[in-house]
Amino acid sequence: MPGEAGHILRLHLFHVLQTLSPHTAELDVGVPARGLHGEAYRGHVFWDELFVLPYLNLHFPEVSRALLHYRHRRLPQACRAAADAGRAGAMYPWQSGSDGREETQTFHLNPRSGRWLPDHSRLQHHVGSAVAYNVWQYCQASGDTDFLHTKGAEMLLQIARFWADTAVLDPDHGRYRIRGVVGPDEYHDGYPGAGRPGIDDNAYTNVTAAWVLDRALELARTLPEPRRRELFERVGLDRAEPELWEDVSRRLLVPFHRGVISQFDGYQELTELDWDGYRARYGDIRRLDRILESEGDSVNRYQVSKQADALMLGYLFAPAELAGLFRRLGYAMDDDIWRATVEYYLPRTSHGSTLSELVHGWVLVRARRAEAWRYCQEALLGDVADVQGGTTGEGIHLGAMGGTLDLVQRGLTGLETREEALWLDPVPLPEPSGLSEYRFAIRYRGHWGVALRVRAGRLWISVPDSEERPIEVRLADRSLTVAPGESHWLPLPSG
Ligand code: IFM
Repeated sequence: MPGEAGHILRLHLFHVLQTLSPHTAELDVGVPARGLHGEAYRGHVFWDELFVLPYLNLHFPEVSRALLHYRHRRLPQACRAAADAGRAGAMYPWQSGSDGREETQTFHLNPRSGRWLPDHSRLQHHVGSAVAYNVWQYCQASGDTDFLHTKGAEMLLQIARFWADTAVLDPDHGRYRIRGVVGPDEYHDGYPGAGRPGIDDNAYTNVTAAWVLDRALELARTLPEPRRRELFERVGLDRAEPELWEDVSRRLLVPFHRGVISQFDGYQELTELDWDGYRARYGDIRRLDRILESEGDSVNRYQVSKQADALMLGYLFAPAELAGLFRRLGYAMDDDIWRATVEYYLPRTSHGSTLSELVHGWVLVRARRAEAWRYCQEALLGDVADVQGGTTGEGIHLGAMGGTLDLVQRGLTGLETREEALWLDPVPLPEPSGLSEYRFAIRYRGHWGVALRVRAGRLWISVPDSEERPIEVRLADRSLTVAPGESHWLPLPSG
C-alpha cells in the first residue's frame, strides 16, 4: 500500500471526472452512487454527493453549482413528495432517477437467505439535510452569493420547513422529536418487534436538521432586499414560520447514554453482539444484516451499525463547530464526550458500506488518532481491492472515491472554508503512509490557483501573482494574509 496511495487517488480522480466534469456542467446530471461503471442501484442518486461535492467545490465550482441546479430543478417534486406525506416544505427522495421522484425499492433480496424483505430505507430523510449542507458548503468555498441568495436559499428554506413541520413537540421531554426515520446506518429500520417502521430521534438526523434550521434563519435574517422579499414571496413564507424554526432549532432532542451520544432513542437497550463469535464463524461480517436474517434473527435487535451514523457528525462538522451546535441545542459537547462517542461506536460498526471507513478515517484524522491511517487505507482500497466482497463489479463507489480525494485535500490539511477565510490545521502524516509529500492547487472564492503543499513537517501556501486579491488564512495559532505573489512555509505540529 505505501507508495500506492498516489496511484489510487489518481484512479479515483479519473472516475470522479469521468462522471462529473465541466463537460457535464451544462447537462442535467446528478451524482450516481456507482459512477458510470455498473448497473447496481440502477444509476440512482442517493446522498453520496455529500462526499463528492467538497472536492469539486475547490476545483470545479461550476460543476458543483450545476449539481445543485440539478437538485433545484427537482425541488417542486420534493415539495410534492412532502405534501403527499402531509408535510410542509421539501422532502428530497432517498433514491431517485431522472425526474426526482422517490424510487427506493420497497423490498430487497437477501442473497444469503434467498428471502425478499421489506425495505424501509426511504425513511432516510436526512438526505434533505445533505442537499442543504452542500448548498452552504459550495457557497462558502466559492463565494457565490448569487446562488446562495436565490436558488440555494429556496432549497434551504424548503428543507428547513420540512424539518420544522416534521418535528413534534413532546411535552414530557420539553423537546421536539423526529420519529419514524432511518439514519445513515441502514441496519436499523425499526425497533425490534415494533409494528411500525423507523426509529426515533436519530442523533445525526436531529442535529443536522437543527443545523439546517439555523442556516435558514441566518439567511432569512441577512438576505438583502429586494431578494429577501422576492424569496419570501416565492416560497410563501409565513411570518410565524421563522419563530417556529428558531424554537425547533434550539430544542430538538438528542439522546445520550453512558456519557455518549446515542445513535437513536433506545439504542442502548439493544443487545450487545458477540462480535468475536460472529467473526470466528463467518470471517467477513460486513453485512451482518444479511447474516443475522439468514439465521432467522434481526440486526434491529443489536447494537451494531452498518456505517458511521452518530460519527457522521464529526465528518460534517469540525470539533469547534460541533460543540457550538450542541451548545445551541442546550447540550454539553466537549472533547471527552466526543472521544467517548468515537470509542463507543468504533467497535460496534461492521463497515458494510464503503462510506464507513472513509468517514471513520476522517473522524480519526480530525481526532489525531494513530489508527486513522488504517481506515484511510481501507477507504482507498474500497474498489481496487473490492473490499465489500464482489460489489465493485456492479459499479465503483463514487462517494468513497470523491471522499478519499477530499480526505487528502481537506482532511489531512484541516482545510475549511468559512467566515470568508481559509482555515488550515494540518495533521502530521504517519509513516509509511504513501503520502509523505503531496500538493494541489484549489479554486477558492474567485482565486484560481491557491497552491498548497505538505512536505517534511511543513505546509507551503502560495497565491499566484496573477490574482487580484490577498486571501485570509487562519491557523490554530495565528492568522495571516497571503498577498498575490507571496508564499509561506509554515511548520506543522509534530505528531
Ligand atoms: O448512499 C449509500 C448509503 O449510505 C449506503 N448504501 C449505499 C448507498 C449508495 O452508495
